[in-house]
Amino acid sequence: MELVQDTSRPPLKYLKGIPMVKYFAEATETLQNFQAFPDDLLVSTYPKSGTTWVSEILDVIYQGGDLEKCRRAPIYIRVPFLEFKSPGVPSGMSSSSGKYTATPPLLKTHLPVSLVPQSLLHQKVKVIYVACNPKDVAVSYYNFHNMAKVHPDPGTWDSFLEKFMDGKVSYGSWYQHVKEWWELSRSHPVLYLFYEDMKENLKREIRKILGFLGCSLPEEIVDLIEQHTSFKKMKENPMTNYTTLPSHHMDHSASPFMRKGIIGDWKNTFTVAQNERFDAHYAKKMAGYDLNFRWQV
Ligand code: PPS
Repeated sequence: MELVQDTSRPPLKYLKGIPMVKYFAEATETLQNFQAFPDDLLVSTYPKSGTTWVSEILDVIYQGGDLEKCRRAPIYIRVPFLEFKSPGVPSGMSSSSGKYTATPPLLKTHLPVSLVPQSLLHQKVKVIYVACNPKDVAVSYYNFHNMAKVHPDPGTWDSFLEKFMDGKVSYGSWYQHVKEWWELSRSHPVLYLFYEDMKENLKREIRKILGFLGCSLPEEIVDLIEQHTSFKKMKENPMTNYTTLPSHHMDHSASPFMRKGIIGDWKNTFTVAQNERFDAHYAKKMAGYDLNFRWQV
């Protein structure tokens, strides 16, 4: 009888004190020799904060609004995920020099600043950081754990929320992540965006991105980007909805990757007691920071 090794849901592995999906931690260790170039562009987020959305917006910008070109490959190939590694799926780095990557390259990471390959910082690579309020992130991350088999089993929502608040989920503390990248934006070219602002007025945020990139596009293309990257369009699009990955990696029957795409969904999951506890914890952790998150738009 053939022995099949069960590679799904291994326990988290710690790297410089940060818990990570075991395979991602292993890949991060090998990234220290990663050579970045000044024209690269890095999309950075804490997980479940709008990475895929801003990645698709950027690829359309890079392709000058040619939507046919944006259908050339799934988003995780067009915008390689630096530290991605999982059994049976090509690693992020194997796509990063491929023919489907934008030119100059767009890259994605969820790494906290302390684990980012040094070359990206030394080369002053431009970063687009997207942050989202932690209540919606926690709910999205919980549902994602149920479908993405590289993560440990999330257990009950209540126990997952405790782990999230303690920073004992992959990529560690949401608080530390959003603060570190905020602080980096004082000395490094980081455009710090908020998911809530994108939901509120996407065209305004697209114009901010264009300004940061130092490029301009006709208003019709900005309209086109807004339409093409609506939640509905991206949910239907196999090049953005992650359905092209094998089901042993992402099980969309447990929860779709493109799940709800709204602000305030946390209200359907948090109990009153969980919400009160979270608010008190949030107030302590964010005290003294000029970073403001909105819980609804
Ligand atoms: S990941 O796995 O960390 O890269 O996920 P990420 O892309 O950062 O976040 C996934 C959540 O973003 C929502 N999403 C969108 N919302 C609005 N509009 C668009 N176009 C869009 N694209 C992705 C996606 O639905 C996930 O949120 P939830 O709350 O789970 O629906």
